[in-house]
Amino acid sequence: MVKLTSFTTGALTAVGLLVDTVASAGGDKGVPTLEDKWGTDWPFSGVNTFAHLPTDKCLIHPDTEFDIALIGIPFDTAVSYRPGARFGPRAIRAASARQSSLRGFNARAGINPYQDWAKVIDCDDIPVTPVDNKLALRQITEGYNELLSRPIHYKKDGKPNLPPRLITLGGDHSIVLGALRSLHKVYGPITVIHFDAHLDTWLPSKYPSSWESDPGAGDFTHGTMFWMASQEGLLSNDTCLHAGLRTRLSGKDWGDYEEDTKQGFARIASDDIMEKGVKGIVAEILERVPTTVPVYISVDIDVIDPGMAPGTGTPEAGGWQTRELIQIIRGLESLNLVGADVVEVSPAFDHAEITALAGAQVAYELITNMVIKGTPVDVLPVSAPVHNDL
Ligand SMILES: [Mn+2]
Repeated sequence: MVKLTSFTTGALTAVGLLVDTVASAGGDKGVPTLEDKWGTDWPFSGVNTFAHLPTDKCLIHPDTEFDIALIGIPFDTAVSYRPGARFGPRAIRAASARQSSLRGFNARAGINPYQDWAKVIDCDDIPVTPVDNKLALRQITEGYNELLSRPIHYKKDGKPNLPPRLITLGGDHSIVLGALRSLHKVYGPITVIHFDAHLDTWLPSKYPSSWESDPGAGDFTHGTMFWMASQEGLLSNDTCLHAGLRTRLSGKDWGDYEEDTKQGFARIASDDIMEKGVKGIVAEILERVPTTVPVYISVDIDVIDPGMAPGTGTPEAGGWQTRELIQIIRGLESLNLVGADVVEVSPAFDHAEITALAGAQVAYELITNMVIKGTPVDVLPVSAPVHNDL
């Protein structure tokens, strides 16, 4: 049986029923209940879920309600350099062990996202094939569709039931395409705020193995998925942006940037932080992204300098500090965040969980942003719930 928290107190095994009933009755008389005695974990105890949150294999239990869920997508066969991000979700979960509802108050934000209006759970993983990327993309998309079609836990009389929000733990970056296909069906064009050292809007022809005789076969990679999303009309064409860029470009001109601009992205370079500072970066993002549009924040952990995030697939020297990234995310809490991810954590290249710890912290900050903005009933667009399309 799944670990219980304040959200679920009634799920009992047949054997446990009598004991729990007695203990609960005892609790009324001042005797500790089983929940009182055993209901909280030390950071190092318990089955490993994100932040010790309650977990369920949500994909096969349609009655499980939640407002915000972590969902792992352990997929890494679309990488162009180091593989290994399929182990990212379990590494991030392990590194989140010192987070919990008990000690979850975010002092930077002034709330505990695990003890607020939202029911936050860990929905386990979408099992994705490592041997057929076409099928994998379908599995990612259908898994995301399934979870997005679930009713939220938070209820308000007379208000429509809105879709829950998901924070994906990758996996390589290509998984975002499935999420965007799914989110687009609910919200229309999505504004992506993309934290990354790289553009990920690359034309497939810019990769070595692109063969003209087999068009489309190699298009889907962790560096082309935003190009694909753009081709499919999933992105807002005047509000998306990259932040933290320091990639080398193809050839000997600005062609990659020009292509990127065509796809609707603005660019903030990693180096910009030296002149503009964190506040300047935040201001630049908020100037471009209105608070009313549906926003997806995608965090490739390689946006952080390899000195602080070595465990990733395509490291680039000269990145932001973890502290700076956290502060920038904190500065975006006014935005209407409908989904997010932390991707490209590849634990085989990590040391002492540095990268996974950063990933877990970033996920916590993203959850905080979703909670602090308010209930979806209050903040999401009225046009949002079109579950039947999924
Ligand atoms: Mn990326």
